Amino acid sequence: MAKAIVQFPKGFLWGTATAAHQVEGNNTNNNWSAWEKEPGRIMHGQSAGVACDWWGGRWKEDLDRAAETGQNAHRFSVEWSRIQPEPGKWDENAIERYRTILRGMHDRNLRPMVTLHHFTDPLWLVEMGGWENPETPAFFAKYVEKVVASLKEYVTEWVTINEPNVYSYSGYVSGDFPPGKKDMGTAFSVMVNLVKGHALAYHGIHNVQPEAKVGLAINYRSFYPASKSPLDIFVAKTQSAIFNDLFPKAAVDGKVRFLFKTVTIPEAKNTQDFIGLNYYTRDMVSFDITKPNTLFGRSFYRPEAELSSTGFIANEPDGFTEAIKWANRFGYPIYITENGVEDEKDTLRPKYLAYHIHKLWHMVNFNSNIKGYFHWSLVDNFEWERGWTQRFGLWGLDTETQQRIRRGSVDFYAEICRQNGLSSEMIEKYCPDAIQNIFPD
Ligand code: IFM
Repeated sequence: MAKAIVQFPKGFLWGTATAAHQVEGNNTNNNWSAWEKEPGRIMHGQSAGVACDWWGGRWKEDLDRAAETGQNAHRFSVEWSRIQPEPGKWDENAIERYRTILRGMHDRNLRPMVTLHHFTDPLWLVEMGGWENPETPAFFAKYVEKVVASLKEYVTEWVTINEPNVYSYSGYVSGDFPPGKKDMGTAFSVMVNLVKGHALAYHGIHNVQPEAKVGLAINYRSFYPASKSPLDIFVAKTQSAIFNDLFPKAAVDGKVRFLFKTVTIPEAKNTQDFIGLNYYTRDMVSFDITKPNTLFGRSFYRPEAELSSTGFIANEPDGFTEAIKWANRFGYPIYITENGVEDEKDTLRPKYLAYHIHKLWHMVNFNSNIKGYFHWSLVDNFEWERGWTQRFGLWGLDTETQQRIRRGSVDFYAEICRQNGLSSEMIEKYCPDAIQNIFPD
């Protein structure tokens, strides 16, 4: 077998991504902490609890692990309810804590990317109607300006809102996220307010820090028609237009398009400096008259697809190529802000990683302007309505003892990061059954 290596451009960022509520622990003042107390909301009645105890200081050991295994970047989020526990009140101690964490990243040569909103809202905001309230975009922009003014010394890349598409779908259509509503009309108002919030934040950040680079992180789902039937094709296209396109397109031309409605938000025009792309999987979609909430689409995974531990993710690397081609059409630099798989036993992850990194390399060489890749995630963390049932970490976590468990993928990803590439030797070592597909004879 000939030895081969595919190489990434010099300066490529290799990191992992985390989010405040999922790793910090002891967040008690946001919508998720309240939601977790409601019976039946989270699998097995679980809650974030102390999570990975980052607020208690364990960010240090986890970031040591990241740095010692060749990573040069980390994406994390700051928690609005800590920074602004009440309207008009700023917690300078919390801000100082984030400064310390950011200094810790720089000390470890990890370039930070900071997300300003990752699914959680302060309780005071929820009491005022959350993102249904037309005043919320302005509240968000105030918080963002405060954060950016306080942390800009350490950060250039900012993600305003993580997965606004998932936030609005899960909170207002499927009802799996707080506030658990199932109402398309409300979902649409929330989407409009999220676009406004992003736009105001974008301008606010650039006022405070002109050199900042600002984007959204979109969860791109590949909706693939299950057959050649025009109905399947139509439904897959419609789902993609709303789930994938709505937010980044609104940030290009200021128009929020939802089925037959269009709302114009002039200040949202040209409010992206990069595209943040979160990619996990591809759905087969077929028309189903009984499913109005998913725009008459029924989704399933290809029967022959390899599935993650709980069946949540299918290993579909071609969908990643599609996602990057889609992102590239916007003409901005791209960061892969999340990609990964839940796999407690680490049986699928090495293969998932190899295939996805290979597709990434392919797209870099087809002139996609991709700046970096953040694997989700560094260490197992709280998976929202799925609680602790899904394990996305390179490192496992024993939630009782806070012990970290080194999975085999740690070493695989470390080799990728250190070599800034993917080689046939690595694949032979970590997932030999992928070799013929990735480096055929
Ligand atoms: O854990 C989440 C993250 O918060 C947002 N993107 C998807 C991940 C995996 O479910």
